[in-house]
Amino acid sequence: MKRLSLLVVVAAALMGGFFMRPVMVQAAAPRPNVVFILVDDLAYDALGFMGRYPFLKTPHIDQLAKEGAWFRNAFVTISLCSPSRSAFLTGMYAHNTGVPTNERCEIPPDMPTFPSQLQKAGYSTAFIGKWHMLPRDDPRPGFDHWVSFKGQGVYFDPKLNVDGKPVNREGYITDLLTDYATAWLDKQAGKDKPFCLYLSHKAVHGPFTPAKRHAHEMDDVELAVPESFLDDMADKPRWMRRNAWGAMKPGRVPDKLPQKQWPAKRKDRLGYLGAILAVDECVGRVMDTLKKIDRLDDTIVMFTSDNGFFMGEHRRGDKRLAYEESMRIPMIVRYPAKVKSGSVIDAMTLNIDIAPTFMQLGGAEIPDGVQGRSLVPVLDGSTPDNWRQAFLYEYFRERHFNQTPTLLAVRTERYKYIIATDEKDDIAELYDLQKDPKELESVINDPQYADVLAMMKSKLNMLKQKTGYHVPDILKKKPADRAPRPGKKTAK
Ligand SMILES: [Ca+2]
Repeated sequence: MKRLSLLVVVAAALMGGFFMRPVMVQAAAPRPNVVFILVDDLAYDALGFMGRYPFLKTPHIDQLAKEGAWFRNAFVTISLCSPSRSAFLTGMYAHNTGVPTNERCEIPPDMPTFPSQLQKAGYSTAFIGKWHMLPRDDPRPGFDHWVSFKGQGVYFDPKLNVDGKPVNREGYITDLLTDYATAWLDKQAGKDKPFCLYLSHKAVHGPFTPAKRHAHEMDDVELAVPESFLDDMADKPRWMRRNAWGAMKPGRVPDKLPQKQWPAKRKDRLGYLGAILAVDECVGRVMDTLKKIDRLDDTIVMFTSDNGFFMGEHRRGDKRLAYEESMRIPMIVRYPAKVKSGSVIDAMTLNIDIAPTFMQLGGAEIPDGVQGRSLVPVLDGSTPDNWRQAFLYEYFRERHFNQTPTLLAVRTERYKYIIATDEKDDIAELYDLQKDPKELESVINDPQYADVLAMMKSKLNMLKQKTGYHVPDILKKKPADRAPRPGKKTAK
């Protein structure tokens, strides 16, 4: 494209001699290559530059933030692996993608995704890593190159599917996926076609396992106790206390929780932090490869996670809930053409914004159903007046994880309202995030917040309507009946 524009300009200049008037031809805006790096379950603050864990060194991710922008207010619309992946790919709420849960759902094969739209617009596309919609590893539409594995995959010696063929590999999954990613990037050297790489890690999801070379990096580390771990949850809904108390424990759920010893050296949490180290090395290797093939500055590199993660806050591991640790995600973008180095983007950003952003930058068509907004207007750090002031958060109760209720929440810059829609006799929650960023004290019964509560309820109704919120019918089916098993005939 660039070469073609140059030829036109040169030809026009030459012809200018004949026609006595130079013809100016506007060069088409260059289309960036896209490198999208998705980590699994990475908490927004589990990065070196965030400073929460002084012993956690992530020099390459820090460098990416230094050369690009950090999104201070990035969130998922649903904090769960498969549904959030479907939202990143399509730009739609999970209640519309066909993937409201992890359990045997997948986006329809003809549903447009940002890679499939970019492919149509002339990009070379590759998917490398965790797909995690249906326990299948075979190539999906929209990708010229495919490397994946079934479901959650494994940390060591994975069985992979490479362009439709089974391949057994020895080694650590993060390193192997990085090998495939950099090998594919190497092949893009000198090609005119723009490219889109979707690199989707298994790390740092459970079972939290660092690379062998990092296995002892966290041996001497002690984790500081998060404030909300000490919360007695007296003003939390009963279902929160029930979960913390032990969903299966017999007897009455207490009105407030007794104090509990903080496990400062909990092995799984240290393994989780250790697994981040190889992800950081991956970012370094990808950036080095882009530099080597001379495509670094015409590539938009985005680094993010499919959901946040509790590291003991509110006495939780995992995600799913509508508290900050779960719905917030890390997000960094590097693209010198539009993003100032070392900048911070304040605009409220969602996982559903990624697809329209890449579609717009790649000159691809943005399909009608897309619900996110292109981030192009906020990449320079400004927040346009008409940018979103609130968003809807959703979560649907799972059959195999049924202690967490179906949740709806609205978050504005200052407030959050959370309601568990299928816990009929329980209370909702309201937080003033400016005064209480750790969500320690719900003000839902405070008369001073009566107006705020009314405003948040009305925002919830408005956003439900605007996003077409509904509990998808697929959740009424048993997981086994939701999608055909490969190799089995589907009953009509
Ligand atoms: Ca996840």
